[in-house]
Amino acid sequence: KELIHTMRKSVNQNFEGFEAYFQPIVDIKSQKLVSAETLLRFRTKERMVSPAEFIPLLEESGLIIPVGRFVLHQALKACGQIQKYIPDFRISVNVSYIQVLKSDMLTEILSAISIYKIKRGSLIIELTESGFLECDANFRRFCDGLKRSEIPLALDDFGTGYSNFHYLYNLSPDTIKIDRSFTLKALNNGYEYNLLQHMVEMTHSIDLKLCVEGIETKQELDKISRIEPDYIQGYFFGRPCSFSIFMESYVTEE
Ligand code: G
Ligand code: G
Ligand code: MN
Ligand code: NA
Repeated sequence: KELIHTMRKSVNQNFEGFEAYFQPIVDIKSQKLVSAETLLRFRTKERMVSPAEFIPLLEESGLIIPVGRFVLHQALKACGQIQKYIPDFRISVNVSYIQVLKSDMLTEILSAISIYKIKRGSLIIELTESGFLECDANFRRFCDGLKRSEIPLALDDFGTGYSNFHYLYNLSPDTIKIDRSFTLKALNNGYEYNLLQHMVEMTHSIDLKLCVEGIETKQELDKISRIEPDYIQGYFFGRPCSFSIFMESYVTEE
């Protein structure tokens, strides 16, 4: 609980210690960079804290509201910069159920988009696994609002406990992201590999895109490429990194 105190102080000191990192997402056909996932980092004077540790604390303390706004603004600002080099570039931002429940996320998103003057379709909202409830009225309103505003929705962590078929027809996302744990299974077992292949066919038949997460080697890329998903995210193309490293490594060097 000391960490909550540290983070609260940080929020009041202009988010010192928080930083938005970016991980490249590549189109499998063109092998080109098309987007990035924004991933929050927090560093205290002593150490780098893992998101698995601090995200739940941000959520239970309510600090996820101001910090989530910080992330959204950093992400849109970065997107605007990158679009000077890659005009169709898109940025994805993780949003948890708590953020939707405790604040007017849609209004916040629309106002942030207008500040940075990017197209609405340039922002992708990734719904993370932390226990969203499709039956909640606020949550439905949020997802419907995104649709009406033409802001794409990605269903994160597909293939894990919370994120399943049920959400696919209730939330009608634009993209599903296959969790790394499922990718690992597909790389190692014929059954899961077949299942993934059929998931690709199924998503394409209903006009969705599929992103496979967690590809670390060329060998893994080749194997997954054969089932023709749309996008790949993983250490093979790049780890999450700061904005300046991202620009140097993937954008201005192109
Ligand atoms: O890098 P990795 O360890 O960054 O991220 C772990 C998890 O933390 C992600 O899967 C995601 O669910 C969560 N996460 C990372 N950044 C954010 C963020 O900005 N907002 C929310 N709500 N979750 C995030
Ligand atoms: O939001 P989500 O749970 O999808 O967050 C992605 C998480 O997966 C982040 O913590 C990110 O650092 C991690 N990640 C992304 N690509 C890879 C990869 O190729 N290997 C491993 N081990 N982790 C990855
Ligand atoms: Mn994600
Ligand atoms: Na995931």
